Amino acid sequence: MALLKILVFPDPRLRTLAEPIMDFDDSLKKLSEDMLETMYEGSGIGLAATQVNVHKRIIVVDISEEKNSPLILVNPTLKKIINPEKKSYSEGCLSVPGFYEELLRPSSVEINAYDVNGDEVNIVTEGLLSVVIQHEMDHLDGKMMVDFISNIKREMIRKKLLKSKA
Ligand code: GNR
Ligand code: NI
Repeated sequence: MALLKILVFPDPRLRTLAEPIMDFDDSLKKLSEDMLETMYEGSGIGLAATQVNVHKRIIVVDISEEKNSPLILVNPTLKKIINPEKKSYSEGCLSVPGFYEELLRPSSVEINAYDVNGDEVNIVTEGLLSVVIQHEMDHLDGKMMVDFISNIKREMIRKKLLKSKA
């Protein structure tokens, strides 16, 4: 296992469109394990490969209190909006450290994806899991939570994060 470096906004590499995964091989399993380790180390509940500068379509999520229920989704796609009613959640992002924003998203969605072995999975989600999966899928398309807030707030965050850069 290995800790990966997390890119921080406004790093332009966070805007890369991730490529579909074709090979369900050992390197994919290693990447998913390294991503989980990196997510847990950062006290995150989700992580997209984009955030660790790997531009492939894989996300990891664990919303459990005990941090013992990892979910690995490869090539995830939105299959259906089950409930389009928008719900507000205070979202954080490991690539926007220290900032939280209330965002609106469809409250329930069905996701199609593959596990690390290449077996197809379909998940109907609601609540926090639905929010986090939608947040992670945005990363794979180079989209971030700061894109949903006002220009003035985004600019303030951009300046603060550039200043705090080591
Ligand atoms: O750790 C995280 N918490 C979180 C809280 C509310 C909505 C989304 C998230 S995802 C975030 C980790 C992260 O940056 N994933 O990309
Ligand atoms: Ni994020």
